[in-house]
Amino acid sequence: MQKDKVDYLLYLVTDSTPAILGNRDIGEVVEAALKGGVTCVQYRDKKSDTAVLVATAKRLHRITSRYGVPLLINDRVDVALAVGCEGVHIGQDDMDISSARKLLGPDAIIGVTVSNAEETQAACAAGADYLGIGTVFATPTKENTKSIIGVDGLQQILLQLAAAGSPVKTVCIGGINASNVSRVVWQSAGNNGRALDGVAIVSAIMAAPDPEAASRELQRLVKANPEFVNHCEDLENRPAHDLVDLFLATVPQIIHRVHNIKPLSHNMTNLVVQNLAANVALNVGASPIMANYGEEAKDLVTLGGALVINMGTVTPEGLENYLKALRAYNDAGQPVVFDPVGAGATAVRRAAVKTIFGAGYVDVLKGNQAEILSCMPDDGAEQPQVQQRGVDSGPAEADMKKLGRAIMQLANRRRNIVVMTGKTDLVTAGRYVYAIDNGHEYLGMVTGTGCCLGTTISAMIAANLWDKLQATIAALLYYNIAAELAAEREDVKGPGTFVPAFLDELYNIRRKTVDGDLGWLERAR
Ligand code: 3NM
Ligand code: MG
Repeated sequence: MQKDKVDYLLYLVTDSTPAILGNRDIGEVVEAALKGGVTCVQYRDKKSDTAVLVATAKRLHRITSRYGVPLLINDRVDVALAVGCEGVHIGQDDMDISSARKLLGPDAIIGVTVSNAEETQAACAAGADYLGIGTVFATPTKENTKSIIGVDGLQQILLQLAAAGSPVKTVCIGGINASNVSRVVWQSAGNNGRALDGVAIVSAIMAAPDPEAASRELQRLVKANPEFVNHCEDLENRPAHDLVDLFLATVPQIIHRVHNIKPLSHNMTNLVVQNLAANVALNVGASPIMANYGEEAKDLVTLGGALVINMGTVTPEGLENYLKALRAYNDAGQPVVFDPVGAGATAVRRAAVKTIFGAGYVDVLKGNQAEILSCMPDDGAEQPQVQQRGVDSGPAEADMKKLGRAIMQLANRRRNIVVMTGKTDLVTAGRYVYAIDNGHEYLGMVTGTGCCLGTTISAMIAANLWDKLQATIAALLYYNIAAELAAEREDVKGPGTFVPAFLDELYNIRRKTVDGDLGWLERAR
């Protein structure tokens, strides 16, 4: 078997422990998995005596050979030599790569576990054929994992390999299963990174009641785009000089559509803004539900709306609820807006951000400067620094170019839309940055107006799934112009009287738009 022809797409790692294999025969489980489409097998047995290892590996090698699939032995170079199989997989605490290479020769496949930049660099330099990158997610299958790197960590290593132009193959490992495999593969590639060659899986196949069916499904999912990826119209594919006009033309259309279909805006938001968010949703024409219990999401998602996760009053229980709802919306391909309120303020909130990004896909990330900058992947790159105190905006970084670059990088990494609010709001889907100067200072002088922008975006994207950027820009213009119109009213004397007038103007703009009166949009700049 030529090692450069090896297909790493669905890489099975065996496990002989009763918790996973049960009382089944390892050869039968592996053969079922091969029938289902496993393309590479690693025999991993940390407990058995050498005689058992050699005998089992010989049996497995006869089986994998019939399917034209390579067999690799975990850790034990001697067993691989005794069996004459295709290679080994070695961890950071096992024999070094050069020694293994000397013993096995140039044609053997040698894979190495890596979890950070140094290990990756060293493994490539020593001539590894492929890397097992992990641990992606915490997994009961391997308890002594050194570090959980998440999709962010995985992506960092892929970016490193792309930058180095390395030919090494890659799989990821740790907690990969049918519910996350498509997302992990899609998200880790980023917009301009490099894609994984495959995924390594233990329990989702070895412990499955039907390993053949499980493998077949995983084989399908590893090649599929996740449900939330909508490849439909994309205004940014048009010539850049027409973009502003094109975006402006869609604003009334989207407001009109929200008015007609009344999309559900499912808010898991903080206690401070629940009432105002529900009122904003109603007046932009959406149907609000303030449902913080994650269990409800699986029913609500069938109504075709969007989810807002606003972690303004995060608690451990609340976080669990967010994750449940996030999963439900991702699985259904319905959009999620994430508002990382106060993300830069405490360690708990920074950890919550990491957990949420690890657990699912967020279509739109919306926050103020400090919040968004706290969501940057932590990869040592220099970022504009803003220390946050409360949940208000904190000191402003005035360098718009720098901020624009930061959010573009973030959007490209997460493959989503990023909105950074401020005196000028910045929006990007990774290609261009749009700056919106509309708005009024009263928006920053009452609580909840930032949170309610998330609600407005959710309504707009639920009504415009095929171009979420269009919808996000429409929401920003609508919202900020309503604030201007409210602030200029004679009955508005300050922030207190501003709030009800703002609700009025959200309503008025919608009514006017539906009636074909688009004068208000001339304020867009
Ligand atoms: N190696 P499951 S994680 C064997 O991070 C192994 O190097 C890991 O099991 C690493 O697919 C792991 O059941 C176990 O989560 C993966
Ligand atoms: Mg090992």
